[in-house]
Amino acid sequence: MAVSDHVDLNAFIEGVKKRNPGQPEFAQAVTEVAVDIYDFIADKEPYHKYQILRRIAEPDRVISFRVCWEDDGGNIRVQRGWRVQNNNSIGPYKGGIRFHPSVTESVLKFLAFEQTFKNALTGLPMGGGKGGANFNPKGKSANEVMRFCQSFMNELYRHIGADVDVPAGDIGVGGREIGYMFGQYKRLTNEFTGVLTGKGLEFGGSLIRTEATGYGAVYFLHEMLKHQGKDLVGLNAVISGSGNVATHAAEKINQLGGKVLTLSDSEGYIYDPDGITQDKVNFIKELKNVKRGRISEYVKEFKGAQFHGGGARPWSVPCDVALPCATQNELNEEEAKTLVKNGVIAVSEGANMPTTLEGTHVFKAAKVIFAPGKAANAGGVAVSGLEMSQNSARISWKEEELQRMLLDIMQGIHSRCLEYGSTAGGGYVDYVKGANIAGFKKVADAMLAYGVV
Ligand code: NDP
Ligand code: 2IT
Repeated sequence: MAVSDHVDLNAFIEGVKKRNPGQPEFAQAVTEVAVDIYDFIADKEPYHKYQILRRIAEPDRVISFRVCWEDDGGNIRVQRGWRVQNNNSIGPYKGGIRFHPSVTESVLKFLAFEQTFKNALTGLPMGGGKGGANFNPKGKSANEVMRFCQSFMNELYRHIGADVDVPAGDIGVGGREIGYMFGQYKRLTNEFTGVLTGKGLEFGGSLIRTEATGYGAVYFLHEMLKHQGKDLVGLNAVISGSGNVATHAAEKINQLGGKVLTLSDSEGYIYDPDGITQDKVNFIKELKNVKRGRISEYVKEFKGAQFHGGGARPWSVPCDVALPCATQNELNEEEAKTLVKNGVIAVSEGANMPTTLEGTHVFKAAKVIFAPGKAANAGGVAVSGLEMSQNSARISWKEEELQRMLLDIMQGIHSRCLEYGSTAGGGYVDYVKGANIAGFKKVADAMLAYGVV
């Protein structure tokens, strides 16, 4: 086929939208990747001939199932659960589980698609998957959460396995939920294997898995700044979210000499002009993980801080670096313009696809250093990969070794992004393009080796 006969980019994107009606998040994620890949494969016939991008953008399978559970009032509740197994060309499917009322098939397909590239970027042998349910853990008792997790696993267990598909946590799924799900898997199968990651340290979990995503996002930010001859000392950071990723990003910013001004949840954000220092981060971890409280409670404890409610987001607070660490599409075009106007120099996405397509264009046009989630937040799944290795070998590595491996992996991802995202003459680095192409190439070359399957 002559290059001119290839389906053009617009037709490809229109095709994705047509085949996936009502799935805007999935179409958004595929569009963002396709723009860069089309450029890269323009003169590479095998990728066209074997329809590689078209195949990566069609999940291997989407499993959906009913999840029934009984609430504390004795009422029967019905939720929908999914596992999207996007691509296992370079390793078992791997990716988190999200419990949030906004979960749909579109959201999980976008996440599984992104995960495929992210996992390839880590350099570890992991394919891409994602799962979840439209269950709202907020306000539920621990027993209700346990019953939900058990019921969810009653179906999921038949689709996963240490060499098949290895889920982990994501929004609404932390150590507690992984414990309940692992316990139910073990009960159903009578097997103790590394079928989930993010487990407790007593039953096969890895040191620093909890911290890894937030730490990794800051390591990546630091690498980008270093590449420009800068560091984090004395820089002001605005962070959204107050969960696993946000609190550990805040912790690492503090450790590297920066100052954290904000954190948020879906109700609003806190602004602390004195900085959200380590003792304050510890307070928030306890508030969120043990007391299951809200970020607004911070200002009762720390009087110098303000709470901005009504679902307000923190992007109007002037800063040097911004880390969106809550959820998808939480930073739009207008907010990106505000950040640029206020002098932001770098953005590192702790969350998955938190910046809208239009927002990323604003950052790129203003030459703001911008790390996409699939590169910046890969530290979490990378340490999950290390947890899988430890489980297979039935050993536990020491914290210093794991810290070193995490830093090494984040630096490796940075180098891979530079390889494909640098512009001639050493100017602005397009990390989005770099991550997309480096991630794609590894998966694509494995797929070529397999022929048409
Ligand atoms: P958590 O459940 O620990 O925290 C989520 C945080 O984001 C909470 O503060 C939550 O506020 C806020 N949030 C969630 N949904 C919304 C929403 N629709 N609008 C506003 N705020 C919202 O999740 P994580 O920290 O684990 O995940 C955060 C992001 O990082 C997600 O995009 C996830 O996919 C990504 N990620 C997570 C990894 C991990 O290892 N955990 C790895 C890589 C990426 P509230 O409590 O009000 O809902
Ligand atoms: O988005 C992600 O990378 C995660 N939620 C972590 C996945 C994992 O398998 O550790």
